[in-house]
Amino acid sequence: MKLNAFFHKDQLEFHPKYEWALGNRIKHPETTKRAENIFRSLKSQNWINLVEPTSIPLKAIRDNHNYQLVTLYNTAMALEDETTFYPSVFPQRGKGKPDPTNIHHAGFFCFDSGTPLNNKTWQAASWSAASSYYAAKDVLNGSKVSYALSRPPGHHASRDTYGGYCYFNNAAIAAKVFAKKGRVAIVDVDFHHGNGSQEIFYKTDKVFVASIHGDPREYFPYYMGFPGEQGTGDGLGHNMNVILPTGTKWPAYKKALTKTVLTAVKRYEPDYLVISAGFDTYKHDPIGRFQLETKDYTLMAKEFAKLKLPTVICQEGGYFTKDLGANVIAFLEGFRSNL
Ligand code: OKP
Ligand code: ZN
Repeated sequence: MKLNAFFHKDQLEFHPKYEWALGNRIKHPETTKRAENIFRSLKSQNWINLVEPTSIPLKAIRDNHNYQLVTLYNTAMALEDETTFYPSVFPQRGKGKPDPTNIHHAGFFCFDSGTPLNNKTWQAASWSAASSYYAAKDVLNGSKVSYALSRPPGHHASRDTYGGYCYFNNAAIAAKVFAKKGRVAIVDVDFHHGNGSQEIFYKTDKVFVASIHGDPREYFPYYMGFPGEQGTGDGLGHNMNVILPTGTKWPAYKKALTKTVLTAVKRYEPDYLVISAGFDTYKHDPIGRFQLETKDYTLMAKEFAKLKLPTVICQEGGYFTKDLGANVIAFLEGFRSNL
């Protein structure tokens, strides 16, 4: 069985330059090298079929994001080449009137200082969204599992905000495609809490969202991802956050994944699964602080495959570029060989 992997070359057109880390200007971790490394690894496997998506219908973006956010990225398209916009003013919610046609208002829509805008952001982010949209379509067309090389990543982006290197919520876009046909679970195994995915589905029982991550009191996004956040209204009981300690290795991770998260997923009885697959849980990751190894991703994927659900595997973080492709392949191989 071939596994389709979705990726568009224009996802490589966007180059974030730097971000601030405790007062130091550092090279931006979310580089095109990440996607290139994964792409090369995918290409080396004869059981993987690389597919270039066609463009995403605007409606599929708008199902998840408001028009102001879309407008802001379009405003950024008018920036000069080589000009990158980092918001320096972050108005508090409810103060002032946002104008997304004014790039200086970007801070209304942004929640951190490490997620730049330039004239290529729209292009890369919408092709990244297209990759995950068509991966979901591919699953509806009969593939048991499909992979989206969605870069830039998405799980921190909410309906009306960007941040954490994320512009459009690729996993949410795939989940919304599935939600038209049945019940959906999103499981986020990136090192960071998927605050955007949580927010988008917080009030609904149509999508169950679970995330396993480092302690938000210590790690990005800092203000969300606590176990008490369980959903609201119809969504109450349909959101789950699991915090694991710094240095967590596979045995403890596996326990949290299977005993807590996947048990809850089974209880929810979903028809479809979206995995927000971040590999910044890797032992060498420069940002994440867990201790997973390449072979652990095969074991992790095997646990997901046991659910026997039509699945989209959506790329999120992972910043140790050299081993990123190998980790992705380990995961995909673990999923495929346990179908
Ligand atoms: C995005 B994803 C480290 C600063 C970290 C933001 C991290 C965003 C992670 N010097 N800044 O979830 O992988
Ligand atoms: Zn992450």
